[in-house]
Amino acid sequence: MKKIDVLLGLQWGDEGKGKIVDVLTPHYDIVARFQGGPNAGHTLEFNGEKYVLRSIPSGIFQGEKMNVIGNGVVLDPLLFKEEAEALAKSGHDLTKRLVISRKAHLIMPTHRLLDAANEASKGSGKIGTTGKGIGPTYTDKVSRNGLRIGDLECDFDAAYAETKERHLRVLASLNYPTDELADLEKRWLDATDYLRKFTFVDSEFVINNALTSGETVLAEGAQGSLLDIDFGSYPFVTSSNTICAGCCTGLGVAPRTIGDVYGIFKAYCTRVGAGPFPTELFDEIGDKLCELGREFGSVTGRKRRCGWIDLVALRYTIMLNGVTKLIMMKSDVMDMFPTIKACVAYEIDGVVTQDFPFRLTDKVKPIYRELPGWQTSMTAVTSEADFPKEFSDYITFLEGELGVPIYIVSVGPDREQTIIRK
Ligand code: 2SA
Ligand code: MG
Repeated sequence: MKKIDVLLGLQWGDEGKGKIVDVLTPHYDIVARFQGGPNAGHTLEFNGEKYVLRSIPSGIFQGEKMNVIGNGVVLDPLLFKEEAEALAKSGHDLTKRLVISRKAHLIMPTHRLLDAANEASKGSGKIGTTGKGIGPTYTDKVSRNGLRIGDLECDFDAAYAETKERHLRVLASLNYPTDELADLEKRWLDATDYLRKFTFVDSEFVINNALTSGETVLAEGAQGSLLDIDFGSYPFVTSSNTICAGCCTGLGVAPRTIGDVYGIFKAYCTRVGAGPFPTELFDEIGDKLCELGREFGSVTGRKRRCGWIDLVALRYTIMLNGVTKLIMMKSDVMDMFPTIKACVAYEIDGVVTQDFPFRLTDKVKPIYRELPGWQTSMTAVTSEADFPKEFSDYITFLEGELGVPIYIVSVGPDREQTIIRK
């Protein structure tokens, strides 16, 4: 029986997972999403074209690979339709290459309104969600009120109406306007017909049977480990388990079938939305990272907050995920920096610690190690032999701090700008 490899983000999302799944896909027969939904925005660039995927696995651009939307995902038929139609227009017909779990939960139009209503009710304490209805959909799943893809196959209308009525009562209690609902709902219901053209499966069997028959599977995480519902910077997190364990529940695979765990991180750090961020920069260096790294949300277009790499947080997420191979993205953004900083410990109330604390309050002060920059454009470098000494030293330093080898270094957005280290 083959093992399933997992690829996930080790920071607050936007590490560049889409690009790396695309690079790794040639080695796999199946690519599967196991959590999250259209809050994800996985960007891929090749042949001069740029694509942003939200719900569809990043394996769809490579030959006849099978792509699976697993049970742990929440799916909005309307956003799915828009995404799939755009891909079909650019020549990528998905109907034969994508299957969807019957057990995946449906994001309803009223979930989107509830997301907005919840945020409004929090005032200044709002999370800064992507507004896609993610939290309310997972809430319905856990409170045993949700609708699933499989419900589209029988008696859907009554179940939909009942769930919608319940949502409307909540929205009324929050005094939240529902004027936009009628139009949204019409388009959403049309989109459920489109969705029905796809094959619904019990994806736990698809994945396990594939592994048993010797096929290889890559699980594609969304968001990042610091947004995990259990271990992230709660409550400023998303509503799913973004860590490796989420792959087991989100696809129905046993823990012992997990093989390699690829942990992706940026050579610096970013975050979208509210919540603590100890190494955040409010100076011109932060602005430079944002500008050179083109740090804007691929779904919401929001400007991402930028800061230095946080090795305390990375050690924590490497532990949680059991990372076997690290993948470093976007070091090219710092190509011209004379010096680079890395947070190696926190000081909290005068005490130095390497542990990630229960709460990341303002009291958490990063302790930095300063390293010389390489001040060389890395974007055209194609082999490790051409790394400047300072860059090799930086990699050695990170590997020493993190205790896991860096397997891939990405030096630009294109597929080609990827260096696999032996
Ligand atoms: P939600 O919508 O309930 O999941 O939001 C909760 C928090 O999780 C954050 N979050 C993200 N952070 C970074 N990237 C994400 N995906 C998109 C992308 C984001 C975008 O890949 O570019 O376009 O802005 C993502 N999804 C959720 C969110 O900011 C909240 O802090
Ligand atoms: Mg992203």
